[in-house]
Amino acid sequence: MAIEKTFSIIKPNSTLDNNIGNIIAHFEKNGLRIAGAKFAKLSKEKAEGFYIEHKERPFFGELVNFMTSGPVMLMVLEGENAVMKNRELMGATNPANAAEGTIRKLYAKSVGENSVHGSDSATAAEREIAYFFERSELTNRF
Ligand code: FUP
Repeated sequence: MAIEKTFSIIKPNSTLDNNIGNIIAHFEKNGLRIAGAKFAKLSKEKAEGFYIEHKERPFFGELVNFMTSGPVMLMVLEGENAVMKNRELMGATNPANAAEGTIRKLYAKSVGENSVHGSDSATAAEREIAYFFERSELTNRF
């Protein structure tokens, strides 16, 4: 398996609940390392651009409002098979369906306030990393 980079966001419900460290510990304990990180409050424009593929969905406005409601932790995670590993650690989009021990099962409030974002493919990871980070802001951890 190859070492990959993926993109992760610790969402506003998790920063509000002071779970940043718990979520990062979950990644670190499971073999992912932080290769880049920024703590930021997203503008409406930045959040809309990030979720552009959901623009026509009925929850788009609510999603953008939530993602701009408080600070977020933007991270590039690196590790073996990092894209799929991160998705496994996150759990299902709706915490009601998330497996025991996953981040969303542990920390999410609802399908909207679901604690973390993670790229769902290598192509998405590349786009999402480039949307928030300059190459010079990233390191290799392996
Ligand atoms: P995921 O890849 O698991 O983050 O899920 P999606 O790409 O399907 O959805 C992106 C975000 O849209 C979710 F994290 C939360 C929001 N969403 C809703 O608010 N309601 C829904 O029914 C589906 C998604």
